[in-house]
Amino acid sequence: MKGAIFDLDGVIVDTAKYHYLAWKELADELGFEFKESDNERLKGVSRMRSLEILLEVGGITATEGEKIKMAESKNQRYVEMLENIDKSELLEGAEEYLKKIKADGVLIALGSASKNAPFILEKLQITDLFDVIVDGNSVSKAKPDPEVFLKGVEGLNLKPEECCVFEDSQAGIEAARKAGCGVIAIDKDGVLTDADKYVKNLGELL
Ligand code: B16
Ligand code: MG
Repeated sequence: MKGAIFDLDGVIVDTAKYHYLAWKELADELGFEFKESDNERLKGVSRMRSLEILLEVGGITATEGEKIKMAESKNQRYVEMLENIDKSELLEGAEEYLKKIKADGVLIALGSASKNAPFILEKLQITDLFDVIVDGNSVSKAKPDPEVFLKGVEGLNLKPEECCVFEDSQAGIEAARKAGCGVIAIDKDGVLTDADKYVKNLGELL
């Protein structure tokens, strides 16, 4: 492994719980119940696709303009919640593992669907550990499209087969496979398939 490409939500930090709270507030305003089990479908998915799934759950149709406003209002709430996060939100072993492989000379990239990724890395004080950041602002095609990981590989100036992707979503694993990278699944519930190795958290790799 010359390069390591990390997904953010579910691998380094559990932002899914804040996404859920912010989406739930929107569902409450729209007058339907959005359950935690429904939220599973939003993991690793882009913001607009998440909104479409949420509206599908509520049986609501909306115009493009309404959808943009809803997504903006959810993001505003989500960012307000993130204001208070710090290092204590890092998942088990994440920072230690990043530091260990960096010391071993492995190049590190972020490969996340989130447009808020740079802000989250700053809050967690781990921006400096990344050589390359590929996030929702720099990709046009969502996972399972391999674009996010191919850009990571390119940014690190390596070949796909020299890189390993760390992912917690099935769509992300599929994207990494299509990119030609190795894949380690962060699979705390034992539900993922098609990876080279499965761990509950990055700490298990130390
Ligand atoms: P934002 P990841 C993803 O992060 C989340 O898992 C997903 O739930 C979210 O909709 C997506 O980022 C977009 O996030 O609204 O902040 O741009 O797992 O790809 O790191
Ligand atoms: Mg994820």
